[in-house]
Amino acid sequence: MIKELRGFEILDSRGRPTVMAKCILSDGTVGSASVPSGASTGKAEALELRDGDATRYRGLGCRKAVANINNAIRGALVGKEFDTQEAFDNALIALDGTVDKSRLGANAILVCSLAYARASAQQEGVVLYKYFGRMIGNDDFQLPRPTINLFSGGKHAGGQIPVQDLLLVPVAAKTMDEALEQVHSVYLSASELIHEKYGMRALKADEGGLAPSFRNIDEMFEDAMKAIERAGLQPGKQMAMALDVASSHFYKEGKYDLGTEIRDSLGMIDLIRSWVDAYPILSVEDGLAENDWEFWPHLKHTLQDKCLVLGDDLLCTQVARINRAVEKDAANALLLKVNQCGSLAEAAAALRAARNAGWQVTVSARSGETEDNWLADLATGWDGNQIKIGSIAQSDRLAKYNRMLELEQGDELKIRDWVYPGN
Ligand code: 2PG
Ligand code: MG
Repeated sequence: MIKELRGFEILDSRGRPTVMAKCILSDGTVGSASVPSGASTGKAEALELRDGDATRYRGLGCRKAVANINNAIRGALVGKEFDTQEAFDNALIALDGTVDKSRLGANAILVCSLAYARASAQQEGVVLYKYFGRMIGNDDFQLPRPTINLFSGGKHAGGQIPVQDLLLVPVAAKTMDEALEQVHSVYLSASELIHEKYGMRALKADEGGLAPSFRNIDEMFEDAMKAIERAGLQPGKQMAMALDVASSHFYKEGKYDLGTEIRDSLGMIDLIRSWVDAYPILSVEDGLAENDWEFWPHLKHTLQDKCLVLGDDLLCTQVARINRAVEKDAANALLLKVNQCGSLAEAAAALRAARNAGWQVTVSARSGETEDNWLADLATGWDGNQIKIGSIAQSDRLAKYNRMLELEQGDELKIRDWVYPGN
């Protein structure tokens, strides 16, 4: 039974307010959690409730969301007993009653969902990843393979280039420990290279990625290749790449504005294919914009022999959008972010929809994170093929990597292999 539920306003990795919640069960078990926040948000995401008071944190305060936890949610749930995580989440969803969670706020709802999950797992004496695994009927646990941010642009780095993230994929590493060590080595090589080439210190973007002033996108790829080689690794064989093009955020009036040129959808697909042919890219996220549905099937067919065609803004971790993409044959992988839909139960349904279609799943953090590490347990419990946390920098990112190192060494979990298309 729920004895107490409390919300707090805390700050995320960008120094912006976010929400923390504490859930206390009748036997005194306590679970707490905090929620992240995106910058390059999809239009279909559930609503993150912000105060809108321009005199405080430029309108980004979360006091309204906190008040909703302490009043409406607390009032409705304290004293109630729930048999499952889904039953708890469904009570919150019903209490909110809107399609986009705009009454109580997706941040207020999700943080309660997570705090309840922690408290319940604790009460049952189950490790959090196993508790999450049970939600989807999984009891065979492996660590997802990390895709780790090296270079950033777009909304995460002041837009010096339009592409948002170039990530490293340590494809050959046999352990999480080895994967992180290899990526760290490339990250240091890239920092040195940037210093020599651009005469700049290693300034970091929102997720800890390096953000030099590349003159164009090709330069970013070339620098990544050099950094991999300089670290003594073979591009493609040992260290591959993934991209988050995040193209919704430079899509204007039906065209892709790359700064140096403007392309239509087919032109954008050609450009991405040329990158995939020239560099060892294994996954392309949001290659087209979230509402460019017509051309996504063409994007998928153009890339699928070589890489994952991953939908982030396109799908927003929502069953209806995933089903639409399956029907249109528009993607072959889901980027799963629980705060895009606003509850664990709905995210689990999105995961099922993607798995039923035979898709791979990358479980992802947001660009604004906290030191909370539940994402590592979620990605492991939900059998994510990959996890995307950000760079190998900043404690908001390392809290999750460290949790995976703990699971590798403590629970002896193995890292998942990269599954190439056609495997
Ligand atoms: C993304 C995420 C994480 P944001 O686009 O995939 O990198 O960014 O949280 O800003 O939406
Ligand atoms: Mg994205």
